[in-house]
Amino acid sequence: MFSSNEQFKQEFIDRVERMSGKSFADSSERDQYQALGNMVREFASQNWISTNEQYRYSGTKQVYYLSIEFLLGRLLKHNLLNLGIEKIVEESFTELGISLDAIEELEADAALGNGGLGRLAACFLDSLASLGLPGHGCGIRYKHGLFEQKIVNGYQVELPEHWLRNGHVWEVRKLDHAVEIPFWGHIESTMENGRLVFHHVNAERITAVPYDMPVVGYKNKTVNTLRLWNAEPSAYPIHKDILKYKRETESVSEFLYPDDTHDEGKILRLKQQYFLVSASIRSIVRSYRKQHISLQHFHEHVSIHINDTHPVLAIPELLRFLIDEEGYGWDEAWEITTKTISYTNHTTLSEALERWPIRIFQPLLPRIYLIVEEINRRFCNELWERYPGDWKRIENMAIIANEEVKMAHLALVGSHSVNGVAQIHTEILKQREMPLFYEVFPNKFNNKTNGITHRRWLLKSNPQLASLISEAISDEWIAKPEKLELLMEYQDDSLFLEQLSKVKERNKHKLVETITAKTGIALDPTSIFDIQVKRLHAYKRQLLNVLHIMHLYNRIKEDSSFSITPRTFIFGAKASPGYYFAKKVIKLINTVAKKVNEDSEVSKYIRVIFLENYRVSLAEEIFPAADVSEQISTASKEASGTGNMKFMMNGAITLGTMDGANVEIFERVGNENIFTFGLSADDVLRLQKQGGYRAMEYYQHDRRIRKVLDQLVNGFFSEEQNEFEAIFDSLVAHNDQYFVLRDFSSYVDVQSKVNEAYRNQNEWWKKSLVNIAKSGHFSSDRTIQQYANEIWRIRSNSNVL
Ligand code: CJB
Repeated sequence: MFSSNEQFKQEFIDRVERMSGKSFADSSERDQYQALGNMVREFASQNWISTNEQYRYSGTKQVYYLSIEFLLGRLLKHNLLNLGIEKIVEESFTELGISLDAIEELEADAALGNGGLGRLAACFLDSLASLGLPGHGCGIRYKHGLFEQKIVNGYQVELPEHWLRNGHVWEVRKLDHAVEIPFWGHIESTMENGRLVFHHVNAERITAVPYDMPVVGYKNKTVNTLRLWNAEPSAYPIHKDILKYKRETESVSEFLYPDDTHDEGKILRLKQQYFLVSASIRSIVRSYRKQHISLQHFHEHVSIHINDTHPVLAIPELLRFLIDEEGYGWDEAWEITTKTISYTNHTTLSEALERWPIRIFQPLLPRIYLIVEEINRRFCNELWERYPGDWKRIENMAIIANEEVKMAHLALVGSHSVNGVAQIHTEILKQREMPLFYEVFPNKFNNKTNGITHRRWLLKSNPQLASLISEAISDEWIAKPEKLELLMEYQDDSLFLEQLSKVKERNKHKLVETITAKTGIALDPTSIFDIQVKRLHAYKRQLLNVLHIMHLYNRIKEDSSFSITPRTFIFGAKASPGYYFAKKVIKLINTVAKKVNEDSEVSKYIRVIFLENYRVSLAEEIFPAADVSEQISTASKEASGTGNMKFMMNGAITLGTMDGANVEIFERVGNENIFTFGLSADDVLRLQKQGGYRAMEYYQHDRRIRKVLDQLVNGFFSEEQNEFEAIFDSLVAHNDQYFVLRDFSSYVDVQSKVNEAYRNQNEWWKKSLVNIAKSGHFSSDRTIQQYANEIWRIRSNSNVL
């Protein structure tokens, strides 16, 4: 059906008519989207079946990537590209007078994730399939993905998201693979044939129904699977109040990360976690059983990766399965489990390290709790043997302590590999955050610097740059992104640099059109596009960026001879609904934006835009249009960052602290091609140990700081007098935990260096080129190949062409 334009068009028209029951002339764009999606999924199905068969018959080892988040975005164009049929579809649509771009707009983003962690999982799926590696995702099919953000009078308002409202063309419901997951109830034990057998009595069961999505590799015939579990009532409920049971059951897969500040929310979150791992392990074993009888060699054929601690219950669940359902003894079950499971840590922020109160954990998951207790008992015994009498150490390392279950400790003890996501992050884990565990398990710790899929973030989202690159160095870089380095030869080719600048200009024009259509604000595409897009968090320091903009405003107002290259500051960020400070920063950005944009004197030089509802599909328009990439987290706080890599690959220059993967970007591009500033991670950690620094002194002694901070609270903005008091207090009264004032001066200096550097256009585009050339290392293909070789020990599917 995709072998010629004519054949495609005929099949497409027939399909639209069959599916919609309308003549093609009367069909809507949505009818056309549905028909195209169906055709593409069907087309991928042939390779989906053969990939699965090949995995099964070859007995090849497979990895399952368990993640509570998969931030996929849209799949239509991505699938067309990976299947190698985008040209036929595009041309045929042009002949039919249909715009593929308009059709793509009808696809809702699958936003089953919050930010970096979820998007990383999506990039990994693409790389696994594109490298022909046998690896699948397991997640939850949330009915509502990440909320939709509206900005009303400068404030963030959250609306529920409805990605499934019109169905999702890529998924296939597999009711015959549904499994039942038990919660609540209690455990009884009996002796059977000299063995203690555990029975889960009076459990409330939830049915987990899988929805499978094909994960299409780039032109290699590999199609892996993303299995998302939907929570549904069991066919055999024990409840009397059936409606209540139905509501409670369905709520398990209703929302991504429900509020966890209350006990009810907490229970739901823990339920989601167990629901995901228990359903996934049952289905993994089922598929393993199609090839093997005994589970003794399970770990030689299966690897299970847990993305952060959210799926860490995979450890006790696999143990439970082996012991209770398969009759293995503890030692053997423990060996199989730890050899199967590996874990990635994504943060050192203490508020993100999961701990569950026993009072919640034990009643909800009674058997799993007993197993965690036993893991803890054995681990503490081992520690006692190694460090006799060192109670303090044992208490600090225990999995259960202070009435809580510490999920990170469970992950460290029950897996064979623990990795950080950038070199500096892994070092901080080893030396500062988990040194006691590093001492006991030095060989488990390793680094896997994050990556992004260059197919979505360059080939798909920046087609003009992709073509320019391919014309220069051939399209080999698509299969081997490290080949981008060949671009280094063009550093002194002024014609090439000129073409590069033209591509950027066109991408900026496109973004301006989108922004102007949405906001009515006109922007200057020749200004420097300085962009910070990411979740809103105090440690990411959007506040530093906005304080600098206020300072620029003051400079322009104070000094009529002050002039800078015009700059457009663009922000995009969602704040967690309950995160008061983050929401205040959004309000501040919008307030500053209004003040700046409405001032005819200031807006000659600077403009500020807050883009509503930042998400994957919008990100695809933003990265190609960026000149400056703001990566300004407090050093030591950002585990890696992946937006930094997307900007770099699209030719933006990083302005950043020596934090996360910025450090590795710096190492690759060299000092001349990146703008760094601020405290180092060592400085921050040392100062923190000393109890911080005196933020008040910076307020008192730096006139620039005093002026902008006073403007937050002196009615300078015609907002409520106390609107920004909390921000003022976070900096001065609460001693600025994130070192915003400490880094302010250094940030102002580096920003003026950016300004200078942009004046020399030839040099600027050279920097841009070097960034693109060196970005191949940050392809998730490199990352995934390292996971495959060093952690999972899986090999490529021999089917790869
Ligand atoms: N990260 O997005 C999240 N959510 C978390 O709960 C913890 C960490 C981010 O993960 C990314 C992928 O590894 C990192 O690049 C980023 O630094 C980290 O904050």
